[in-house]
Amino acid sequence: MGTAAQAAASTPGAGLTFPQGFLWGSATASYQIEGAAAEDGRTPSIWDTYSRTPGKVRNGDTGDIATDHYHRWREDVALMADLGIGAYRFSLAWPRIQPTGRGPAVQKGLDFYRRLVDELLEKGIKPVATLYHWDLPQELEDAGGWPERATAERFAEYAGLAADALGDRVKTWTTLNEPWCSAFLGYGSGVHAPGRTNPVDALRAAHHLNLGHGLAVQALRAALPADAQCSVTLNIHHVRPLSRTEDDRDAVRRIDALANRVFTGPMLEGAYPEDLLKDTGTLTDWSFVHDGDLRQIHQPLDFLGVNYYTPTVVSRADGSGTHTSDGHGRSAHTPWPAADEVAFHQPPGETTAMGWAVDATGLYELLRRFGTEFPDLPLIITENGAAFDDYADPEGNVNDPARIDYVRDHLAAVHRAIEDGTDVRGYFLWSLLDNFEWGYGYSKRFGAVYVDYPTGTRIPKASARWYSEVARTGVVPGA
Ligand code: IFM
Repeated sequence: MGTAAQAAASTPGAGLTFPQGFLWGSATASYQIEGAAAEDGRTPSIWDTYSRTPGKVRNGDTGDIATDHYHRWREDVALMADLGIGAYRFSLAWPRIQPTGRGPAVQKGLDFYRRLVDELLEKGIKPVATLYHWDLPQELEDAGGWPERATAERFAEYAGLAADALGDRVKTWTTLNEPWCSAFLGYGSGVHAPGRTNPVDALRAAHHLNLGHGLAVQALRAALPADAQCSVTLNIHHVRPLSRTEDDRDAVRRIDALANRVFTGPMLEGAYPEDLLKDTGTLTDWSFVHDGDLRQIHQPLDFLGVNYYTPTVVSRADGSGTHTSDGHGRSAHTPWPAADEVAFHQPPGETTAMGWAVDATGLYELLRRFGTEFPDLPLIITENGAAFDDYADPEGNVNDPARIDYVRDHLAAVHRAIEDGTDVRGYFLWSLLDNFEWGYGYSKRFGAVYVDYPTGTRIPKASARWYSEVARTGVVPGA
């Protein structure tokens, strides 16, 4: 991997040239694509339970079959190879490897990932494994889930099993994907599994996810060769004030603490932010943070994974009926503990099929912020992309010019951040395939490759062909 200081050339009219060695990838997650929910020893995760609960997921969709990747993995790797994609970020299904969340690993579960990784390596595609993309074994939720400390300990054991089995093949590891969603959507607003709605549980979950991360990094390092890379992926919220007033700037501070610094504080700096502890002090005294926890959590990382889709605009709520949706689904419960006086606003302009504002400057500003605050920590965009209402035309083609525009603009923002001195080492397009979009089921299509769900047929969209050219040349045309 190069450094951010390496030239990222921009010659007018010639497109944007990224540094040599920049990683061009695509990403997926186990529950969203695998299917085979009850095969080879896999037992239910919290998402199986949640999606089978009436009213939780649009159209009653579940991940039972999903894109059937568990059976079509070879075809999917071939697709990536045809597209010239250099790296593949996927997640391991904990309930496939260690079904009850305890005890020895299931051979067939490990074999699935071994075969997948071998095929990737054979095709020259770098495997990037995420340990946890939200599919907690249901038995661990029944024992209390992430609000309980024991779940962090179980997670570290699972990390060790995974590293022992795959560490000879996989050199790049991520502990958690978007722990904010696991904690605050899973235990706060309840729009994600397990669907609990208790603000203190959400804060407890955040701490135990942090602890699980720190313990898992140590378990990975103990099992992996010295050149392996360990990281975490955060969905950093780029929070902007609605106005320049002090009240609105304070709303930004409050949401930044609950969205971002609740994780970056302990993981990257070894402490929870004082203002977070104060803001939430009416709910909890944080006595679930034990002596020594912060030392366990604060582990050196090789890079930080950043997921970015859209900015977040906030103000101080003035009771005048301001729009309060924050783009993560409707719930009577807030995902933001102790932040009732903050209102969320839909930014103006174009949106994706998720209703999320299209704004690449948010990505640029976020990269600059993290590059400045943590100059020694390389960044990788582990997810970026957009859902649109794609369809196959009578000739069987899927034309998605809006996705090409979205990705081009966001890559231009990444390029500008690199030119300005930020150490960004790679970009993973979310997602390789259309897939199960959590509470939205199959109604939202994020893929570069269209999936015809009734038949499982894959059709690379126009954006896949466009991205293929970018990945092969390292040049973003027309930006
Ligand atoms: O599909 C999700 C993914 O699982 C996590 N990051 C955001 C994506 C789009 O909502």
